[in-house]
Amino acid sequence: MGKNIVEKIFEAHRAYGELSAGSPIGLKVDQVYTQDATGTMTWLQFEAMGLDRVKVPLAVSYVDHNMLQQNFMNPDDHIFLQTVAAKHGAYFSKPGNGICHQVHLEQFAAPGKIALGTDSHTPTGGGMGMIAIGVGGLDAATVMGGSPFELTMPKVVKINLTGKLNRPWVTAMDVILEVLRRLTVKGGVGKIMEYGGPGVRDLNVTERATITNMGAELGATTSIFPSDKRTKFYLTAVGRASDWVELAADRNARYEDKVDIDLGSIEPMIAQPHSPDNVVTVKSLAGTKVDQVCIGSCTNSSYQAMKTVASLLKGRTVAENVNLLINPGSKQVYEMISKEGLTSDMIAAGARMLESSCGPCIGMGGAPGSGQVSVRSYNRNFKGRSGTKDALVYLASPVSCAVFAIKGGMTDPREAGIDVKAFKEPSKYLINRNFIIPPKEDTSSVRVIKGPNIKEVSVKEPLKDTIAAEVLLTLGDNITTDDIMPAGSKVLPFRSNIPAISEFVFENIDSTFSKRAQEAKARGGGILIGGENYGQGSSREHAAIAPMFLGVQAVIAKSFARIHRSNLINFGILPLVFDNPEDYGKAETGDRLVIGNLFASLDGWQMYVVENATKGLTFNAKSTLNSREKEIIRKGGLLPYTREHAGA
Ligand code: MIC
Ligand code: SF4
Repeated sequence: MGKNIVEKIFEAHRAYGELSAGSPIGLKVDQVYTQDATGTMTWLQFEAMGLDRVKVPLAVSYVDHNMLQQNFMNPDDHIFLQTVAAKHGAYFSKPGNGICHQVHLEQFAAPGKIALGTDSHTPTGGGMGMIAIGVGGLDAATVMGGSPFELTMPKVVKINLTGKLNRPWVTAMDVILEVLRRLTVKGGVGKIMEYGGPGVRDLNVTERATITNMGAELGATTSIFPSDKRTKFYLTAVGRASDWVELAADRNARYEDKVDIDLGSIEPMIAQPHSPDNVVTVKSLAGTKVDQVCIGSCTNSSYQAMKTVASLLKGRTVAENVNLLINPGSKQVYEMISKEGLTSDMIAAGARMLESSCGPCIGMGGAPGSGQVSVRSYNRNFKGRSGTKDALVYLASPVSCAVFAIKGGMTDPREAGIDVKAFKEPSKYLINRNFIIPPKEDTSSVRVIKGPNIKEVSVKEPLKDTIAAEVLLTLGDNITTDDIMPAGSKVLPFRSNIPAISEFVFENIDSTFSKRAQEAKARGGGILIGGENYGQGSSREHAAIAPMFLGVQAVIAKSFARIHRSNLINFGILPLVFDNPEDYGKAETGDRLVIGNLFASLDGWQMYVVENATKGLTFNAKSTLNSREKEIIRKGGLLPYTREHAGA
């Protein structure tokens, strides 16, 4: 039987387990990278393991999220991340070097390899033909400590591409928006999307990376493209031809499912507030007013994206009613467009140039005004994520964004009466690695510097046989980690300080949550009730650590998003699923729930009787933990589990 690309890479990296969908599999990992907002915890956890040096072939510590330096906190984190990387043999990418995913694609991603990143958009590397998976910080730390990475073998779905994009008006962003329209934010849960078919040849590596990047919004474990001549061309252009290997699915490869997409039939698309799958054609929204446009982020920051935007803006002026912000994703791209005078074209048109960082995408500045419409070439438009609760955020391609900025409102770019030259992929990129500090052999003189805001990692107690706790909040479907643990310039600096960040849990949904949870902690703690796809979105483990710190013992939901489920387990919070989803209404905020016989249930069928003591009724909930996960839950989380297994 022929193999698909995922099977080929997994087989070459298999440490244990079977490659059959649904069973646990351990993989040897080639590369691990962290970013600053999740990285401080990751590296503190790595330090807690007591190892001298990372045990993976390549580790990189990036700084790209927490870039506003309003006080000592973010810069203190940066110096910690620099010194801790130096101490333990990791590369360090300095602030200003760019967004981790864009820089990693340019500098390190290689076909056939496996990479983990402490950020949900790590699948960007899939555009290069690598398996790149977003994980929580503690998972990354244990892999850097030498453990294989364990995951439940996902189903592999083929996305079969035919035809060619109608360039320049239709872009890779429109392709992934169309995929999201069809499959929704839960369409990829438990799956890897493997792209194939003759249409693949039409897309270059950075276009493929846009698609795999935003594949995260499908809830997919990752997405991957083959490695072919176009991959070789890009790798040669970025000075890494020797990293190229060919990678293709066998002709008779098997897939669990197939989705057909004709690139030629795709139109300019746009995601409406407040979900990346709320997608319609741009045409259908023509005439909608626009107040702010943001171009960049890890989704659309390639040289191609920036050059196209610059040519659209050249000789024109941003409309009177629009603010245009541009954050090129990497220093490499920024340097190239500046050298070629393209930055001048942007500035002349009225663009506000930001540094190479996440910026407005995570509410680190650039928030829209009250009730304003912001159109962004980014990947997430969850309510409040921009920093403004009542802003209306849309997601569209950089081309559509630039056209909207000029026209002052939404217009189908094909009908805007603007002309732009066809893009030719550069055969040589500007190579300047001066902001990537390589690891040193002798690290004995390195002193790790920790500012006063960097606090030790909290650890939960081992599981008890009974959870008797209060329902703190009942939530609907598709609750995001931004809902659970908001980001933005006010909260992000506390990523290294769990007691402080815990005060913001669910702040945008219920500002009394943190106080109520703390009170309930003394009475046995709290339970959260969720709908489908609970915890979708980012990889931030703070959405588990902070609730754990506040005494949350279990989450009972209809279903969970992959990374968040792992993060809950890693911090000892029991993820339970309603046996009958219709029982969802049987537990309301304020009810007291008792879940007894936990050890017997864990060891048996993993079915739990939940008694609602307030309402005098019961219902069943189940867990789907594998043997390692059961052990982690018993110990109170992955850190105590790892310590015990290391004999510490
Ligand atoms: C995001 O896009 O939501 C983030 C901020 O990059 C997160 C990581 C984080 O919360 O630090 C992600 O995508 O995982
Ligand atoms: Fe940064 Fe936004 Fe990409 Fe997250 S999605 S890594 S915040 S640019």
